[in-house]
Amino acid sequence: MPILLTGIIVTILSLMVIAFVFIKRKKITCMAGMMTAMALGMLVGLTGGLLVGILYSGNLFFSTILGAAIGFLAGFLTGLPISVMAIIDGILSGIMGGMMGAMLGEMMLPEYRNSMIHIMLVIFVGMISIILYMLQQETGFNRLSLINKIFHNPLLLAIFFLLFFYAYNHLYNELARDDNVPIKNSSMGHSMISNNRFASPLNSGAKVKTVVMEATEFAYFPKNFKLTIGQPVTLILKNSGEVEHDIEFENMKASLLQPSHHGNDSKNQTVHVHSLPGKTAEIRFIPVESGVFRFYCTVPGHKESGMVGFVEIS
Ligand SMILES: [Cu+2]
Repeated sequence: MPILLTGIIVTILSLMVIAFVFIKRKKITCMAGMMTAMALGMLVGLTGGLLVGILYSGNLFFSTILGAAIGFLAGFLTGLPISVMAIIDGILSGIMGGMMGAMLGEMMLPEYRNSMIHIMLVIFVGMISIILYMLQQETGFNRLSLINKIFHNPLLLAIFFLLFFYAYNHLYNELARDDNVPIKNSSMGHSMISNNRFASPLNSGAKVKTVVMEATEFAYFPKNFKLTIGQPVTLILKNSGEVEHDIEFENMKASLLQPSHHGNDSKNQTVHVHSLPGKTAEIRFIPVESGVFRFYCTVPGHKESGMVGFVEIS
């Protein structure tokens, strides 16, 4: 959801700058136009690239091309009313920003993605404001202009930024709440399932998802996977290595679908399964909480050697 919201904000602000440049093109010098095209190309490229890098995570080729294309378009459109030099400036920095953004999005661990998007948005909004101010100065100082008024008064500027991020957070939470509606429904369905927790999960109505996790020295395959709240999961740990391995999910709440040693009914049990070399072992559970959780091998030294991955539950 933050991807869509950030995408919309970035698009609106960029169109504002492009429209401004187009309307005042006769008053903007080549230098200022080049600066604007370069800055907008780079900013849109970086932010857009980051978003598509996260959205198409796992396909760096596609996200790089798409990110570079977004930056290219922004740089081109901004430079177009000014000069060929401004176009070149905008296009080159747009492509560079897009490529870097896509790589950043691809490499960012899932747990830091939202924070990274927020940081990028703060940079984007701040820089766009400065560019608009610079253009306003360039095209003749106008005492009545709202932008000038805001920038000549630090208090107004602070209020403007606070209002913007307050509105952003509000929208963000609103969208996140909409996302939670189906989650609530499925956890209601889930409590019916867990009353019957020793019966076959196939009888409970929800389709069982089977995940085969291969463990070797020292890696898991797949390294990342997705689960759905309320949907029963059979996790099969296939140890293809020479030594024993296990898998444990950090801080993930789940309801186990088999009699646990402790015999408790809690939905807050740790999902842990262990497998000897060349053997497979399985565990069945129902995820009850959304989020991104880390899993790792608890055998000493294995986590540090790379036996770590992430599961995304939605
Ligand atoms: Cu291990």
